[in-house]
Amino acid sequence: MQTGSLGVASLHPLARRVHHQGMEKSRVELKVEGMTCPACVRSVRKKLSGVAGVESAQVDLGAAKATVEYDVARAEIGDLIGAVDSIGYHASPL
Ligand SMILES: [Cu+2]
Repeated sequence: MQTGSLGVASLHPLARRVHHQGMEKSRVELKVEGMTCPACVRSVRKKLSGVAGVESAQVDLGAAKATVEYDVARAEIGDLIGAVDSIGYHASPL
């Protein structure tokens, strides 16, 4: 790509497009309290996976931890915590 003769104004749309193609993905680890068995793990993982913008969710019973990859343009940590809390567990940022 030749950029030498292009001004900032003409580069901007391209920068935005790249940004929207995946640069906004983020990963967060949450402490999840209240899980006691593999069914709990499945419930939490399923709930997190169903939150709009979440790309993947992994839940570890032994570590009482969830690792979530999500699109920061579509979800925020509060959405993830709220989803977990809504089914009877308690999540908090690690
Ligand atoms: Cu359980």
